[in-house]
Amino acid sequence: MEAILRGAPHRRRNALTGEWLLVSPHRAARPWQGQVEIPPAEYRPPYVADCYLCPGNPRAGGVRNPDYRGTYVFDNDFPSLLDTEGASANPGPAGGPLDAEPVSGVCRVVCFSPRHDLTLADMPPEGIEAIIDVWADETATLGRRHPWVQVFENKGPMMGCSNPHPHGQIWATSYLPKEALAEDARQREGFEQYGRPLLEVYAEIEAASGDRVVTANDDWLAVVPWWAMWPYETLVLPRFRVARMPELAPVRRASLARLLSALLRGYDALFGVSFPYSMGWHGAPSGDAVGDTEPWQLHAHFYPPLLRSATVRKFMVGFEMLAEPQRDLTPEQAAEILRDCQNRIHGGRA
Ligand code: H2U
Ligand code: ZN
Repeated sequence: MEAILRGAPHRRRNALTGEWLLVSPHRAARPWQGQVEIPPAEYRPPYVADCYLCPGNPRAGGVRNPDYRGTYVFDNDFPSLLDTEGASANPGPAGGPLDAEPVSGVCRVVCFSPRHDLTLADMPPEGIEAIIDVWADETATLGRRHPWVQVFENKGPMMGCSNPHPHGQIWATSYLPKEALAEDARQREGFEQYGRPLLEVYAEIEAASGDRVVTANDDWLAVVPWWAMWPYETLVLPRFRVARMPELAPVRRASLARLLSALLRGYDALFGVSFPYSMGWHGAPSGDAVGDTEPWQLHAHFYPPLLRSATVRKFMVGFEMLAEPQRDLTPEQAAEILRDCQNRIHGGRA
């Protein structure tokens, strides 16, 4: 099996979702004729008069942002979900080929900093800690009325982010979305099987092997997961039990901020560019209807699209769309490359 994992086509199973992935390590040596140049970093001013996220500026719809100095959270002016009652008296799906169900929810926007020119990777860990506090507080508040609170960041135009001002979003929904449902089911199965959280078992395996570890400290681990779909995908895991972000003690928030800072600076070093990604947090669902939280471990996914350079991305097309995801570079190779970036910037420990 060892030799197959390194050099021959095989499939790996995503323990969190149950989905399979095709890995084709033998293809990594094929010739590449695409683009490779690195575009020069563009200058960005710290304040932009027509940015709708900069302090003091007007937003669409006429509200003016306060002159905020740290983080700033507001209700999305173009929310994808509406905070209607009614969906709580949800009649449920009707069944049949034209199935549908009513939903409700809340969409928030989180400005990470008043500075238009920064990214999380440019901020000191204390700045990231303040953002973790906001994520935790919003998760607690929105979780009182919603079973799922999705904290996420889309970074870079390649990911469809409309504004470089550092920001993320939070969507709270009246239902468990598909990823949440899959992770909930797999973690409950895992708890039955191991008598403890699946991701606790997994984090121990990764820490012991080290093959897929990108960076770590005493509290947290960043790995290219065994089942990574995207070339440089990572999973951030706690090395202690915690089901949801609001339950994180201040010291764990501080160590998480250090780990995220290291991970993101390493990402930026990989192709010499402010690294695009979608990232987000998954924690135990909230509310009465969702069962106990014991099987759950809080974790974050980073899904970066880049494959080979600042401009060459991985496309999820063809076989990926019609059959199942596929990758050439193995998760172990990707982890080694990302570890090298970590070593170059700070000697590896977060
Ligand atoms: P993204 O660039 O990550 O998509 O996020 C920007 C969000 O900000 C987007 O969801 C919202 C958009 O609806 N927005 C406002 O709430 N107010 C505005 O004035 C412009 C954009
Ligand atoms: Zn701005």
